Amino acid sequence: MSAFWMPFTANRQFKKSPRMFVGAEGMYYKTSDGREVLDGTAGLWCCNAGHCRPKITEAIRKQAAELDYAPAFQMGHPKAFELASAVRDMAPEGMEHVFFTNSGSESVETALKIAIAFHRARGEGARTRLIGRERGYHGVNFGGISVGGMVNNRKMFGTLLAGVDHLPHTHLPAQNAFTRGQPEHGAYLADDLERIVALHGAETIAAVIVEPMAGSTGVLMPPRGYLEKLREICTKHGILLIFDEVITGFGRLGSAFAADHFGVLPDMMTVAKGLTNGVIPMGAVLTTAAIHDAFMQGPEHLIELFHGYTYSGNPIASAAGLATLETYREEGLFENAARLAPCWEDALHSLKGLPHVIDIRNMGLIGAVELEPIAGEPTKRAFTAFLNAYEAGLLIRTTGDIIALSPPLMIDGAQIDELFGKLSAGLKALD
Ligand code: PXG
Repeated sequence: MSAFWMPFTANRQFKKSPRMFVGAEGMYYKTSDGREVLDGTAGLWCCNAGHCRPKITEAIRKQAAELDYAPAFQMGHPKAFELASAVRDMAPEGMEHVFFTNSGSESVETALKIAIAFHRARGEGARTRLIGRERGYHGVNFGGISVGGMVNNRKMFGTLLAGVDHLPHTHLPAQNAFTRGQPEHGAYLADDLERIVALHGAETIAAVIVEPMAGSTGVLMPPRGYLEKLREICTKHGILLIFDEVITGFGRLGSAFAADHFGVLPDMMTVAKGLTNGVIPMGAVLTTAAIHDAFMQGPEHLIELFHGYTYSGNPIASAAGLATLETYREEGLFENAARLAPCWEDALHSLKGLPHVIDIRNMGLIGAVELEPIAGEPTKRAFTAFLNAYEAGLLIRTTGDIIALSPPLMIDGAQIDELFGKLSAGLKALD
C-alpha cells in the first residue's frame, strides 16, 4: 500500500484501515468487503448520471477501438468538434466557444491565462490582476490556489502568483443559518469589488473569478442579488467575470448551469467533472465570441493562442462527453434534479435539531450540514460522521466540520429517504 501517495487523503489513517471500492452501478458503490454504499456525493461531485451507465461505457469501448488518440495540436478529429458544439448548445446565452482541458484545475489556469491574454490582444496589456474570493476553490495549480481562498491549500506553497486580490467570502451564519436556498443577507459583500477597483485601478484588473455557488469550501450559497452586483461592477469597469462551474455545471442545481439558474451571464465559464460524468478526465473553458474573436487576428498560418494540452479534446474523453450529454438529455436528469429539489430540501432540513448541527444549507441537489467543531480538534467530528456513514453504507464528503452532499441526479425519493436515514443515525451516534 505504501507506494501510492494518495491525494487529499489522511494517508496513514487510510492505510491502517483502507476503504476500497471495487465496483459501482447506478446509485451504489460496492466495497471490497462485499457491501453496497449509497453514493451521496456523485463520486467527487462528478458522476451526475450515476455509475457504469451503459451508453457511456459503450461509447468509450467503441472509441478506444476506432481512434484511440489524435494529436491535439494542428490536427483534429470529429468527436471533439461535435462535443464542443453540443456543450455550446447546452450553455447559457453568449457562450460560443469551447477550449478543452483535462480537469477543473486546468480549466481554471486556462481561463485566467485567456483573460490576461485577451486584454493584451486588445491593447490593454496593463490588465493583469486577478481577483478571487476568500474560501474560493479553483483547483490546485498555482493560478487556482492564488485566486482561491482555502488556507490549507495555499499556506505550504510559497508566494503564489503576484497581483492577486480577494473578495470577502459570503458565509454569514449569524444572519443566514438554516436558510433554504439563497440567503437574504450579504449582497452588499459584492460592493467590496468597488473598493478593490479603487485600490488598484480598474485598468490593472483582468478578471474576477468566483464559484457561483461555492462547493468545496463548505457549500456557500450566493446571497440574493450578490452575483447580479458582481456582474454589474465587472461590466462597469471592463473586467471579465469568470464563473467556475466545475461543480455547478451539468445539472447540479436543476438547471444546466448555475449561470442559467441565477440568470447572471459571465464572460467565461470553467467546467469539468459532469462533462464526462467523471468517467474520463476532461474539462473545458467556455468563452464569449468577443473573447475568442480578439485572438483571431493577424496572418492565418500563425497560432493564435500559445496554450493547450497533449490531451485537449482527447478522442475517448470526447466520446465519453457526447454519451454523457445524451444520457442527461434522454433520461431528463437535470429535470429530475429540479423536480426532486423540494423533497431533498425538506429531508435535509429535517436534520435540524440533531446534536451539534449548527447550520443546514441547500440548493438543487446539493446539501450541507455544518457541525459544531470539537474544541481544539477541528475537522474531527465531521470525519467521525464520515466514517459512521461509510460503515452504515453511505458515502458523504466533509470539509472542515461541514458535511457536503451531492448525489447523482438519477436519485429517487426512496434513495433520498435512505440517505438521510443513514446520515441522521450517524449524526445521533456522534459524541
Ligand atoms: N474548480 C472548482 C469549483 C472545483 O470544485 C476544481 C476547480 C478543480 O477540479 P479538478 O478536476 O482539477 O479537481 C474543483 C474541484 C470536494 C471536492 O469534496 C471538490 C473538488 C475536487 C475534489 C473534491 O469538495 N472540486
